[in-house]
Amino acid sequence: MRYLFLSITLFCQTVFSQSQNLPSKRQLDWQKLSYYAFTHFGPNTFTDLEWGHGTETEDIFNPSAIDCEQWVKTFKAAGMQGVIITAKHHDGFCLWPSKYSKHTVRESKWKAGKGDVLRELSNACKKNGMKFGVYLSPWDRNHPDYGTEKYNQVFVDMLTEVLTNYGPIFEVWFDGANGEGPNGKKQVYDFELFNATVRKLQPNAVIFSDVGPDIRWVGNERGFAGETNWATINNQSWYAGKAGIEKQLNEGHENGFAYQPTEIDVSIRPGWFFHEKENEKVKTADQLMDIYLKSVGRNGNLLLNVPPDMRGRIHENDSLVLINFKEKRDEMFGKKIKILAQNILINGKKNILAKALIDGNNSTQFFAKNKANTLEIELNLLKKTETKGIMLREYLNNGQHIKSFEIEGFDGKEWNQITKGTTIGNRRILTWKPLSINKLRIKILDAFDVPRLSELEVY
Ligand code: FUL
Repeated sequence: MRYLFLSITLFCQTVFSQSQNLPSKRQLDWQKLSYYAFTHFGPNTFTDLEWGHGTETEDIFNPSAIDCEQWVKTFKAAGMQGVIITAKHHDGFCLWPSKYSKHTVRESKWKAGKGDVLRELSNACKKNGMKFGVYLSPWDRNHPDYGTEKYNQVFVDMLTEVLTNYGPIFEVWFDGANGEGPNGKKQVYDFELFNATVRKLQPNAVIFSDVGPDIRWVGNERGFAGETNWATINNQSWYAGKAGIEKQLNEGHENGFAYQPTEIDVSIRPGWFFHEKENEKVKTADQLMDIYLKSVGRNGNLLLNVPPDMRGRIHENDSLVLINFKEKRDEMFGKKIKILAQNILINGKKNILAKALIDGNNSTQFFAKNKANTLEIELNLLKKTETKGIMLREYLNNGQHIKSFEIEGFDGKEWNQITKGTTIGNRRILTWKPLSINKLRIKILDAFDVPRLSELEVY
């Protein structure tokens, strides 16, 4: 019996360590998403600061016409799939009436202390079929226990409230910033305990931090992932807040130790919080399109910050840009070129299994039986057709494998290279100036294991 137990344990350990660099079910589910909102809201919205001091009076938080449903409807109309709110930023102010703090909505004038932003926003999300996620900063410039061993438990208690009272949470976003608290001390964060709390209370939620465990920071706040971007990374000895690892976070490592795809967080405005003076500095739809191609189009999910204003509404300027950006995406990706399975050649031959590439389902895969690390897919467009881009998706259940590929077009006379790339991952989108061609060829030139694709789309 003891031996049986021992071998089961050993077996589990082996399977666990082998599967570190393969995606979990929760990561695969998260990779079905692509684009959702970040929303920074709190005392800073009213004090015009980015980092509140934690000493601001609670009354400062007083949105005059809060309407979380307006946020959610705006985000939904913009094609976003959910929203993550700053439940608690560095100033320690809780957007819900936490029992473990005296710096919360309850102490404010807003709704005579009876308000709860998390309640209003989570309800609006439920009503509109949008996902709801929370950002929590362990750094707390207000809490008297910050900087003592006790604080880690305070943070867990707060987390517990947030994760148990507002229904399903799709993502928990831990900010790695670690500064001083009111007593001038820094805190040693117990991330193991924080993560275990999330796993226990919301087992389907992905956990974000600089170093995962489920999804990682992309190493910058300007909105781009590396042109080469591996979901896998060798980060065994790293910790949240570590300096000097930005480039590696941006690109990952081929066949790295842990599977931790990137999430690209960037703000639609210069700051994370609303500032009146930035109303004319909202990014343009063209800038957002560029960000989209460099985030969603480079094996990441885009977390676009759109901060509510002092009324507690999404400002008109931001809404307008979000809708223009949606129209631009529809124009680019809305008109897929129809490809029939019978017009696909794999390594020069017809292959009935190739239909998995165009069935609109990224849970089905195509890989060549020859187990080679190269692959050629030729699409016959039947007549001269104007093309302007492509999306390729790897089948990731077996891991991310592809290292280099190129796209060629046949203009009726000869084949020419249109574009090329390195990694693919969840989604690789490449665009080009409109080009009329009869055939298009995708050449996987190198992969460290069998290349497997789940989907392709030509625009
Ligand atoms: C950073 C914070 O310091 C910023 O205020 C912002 O919340 C950004 C998303 O994360 O670490």
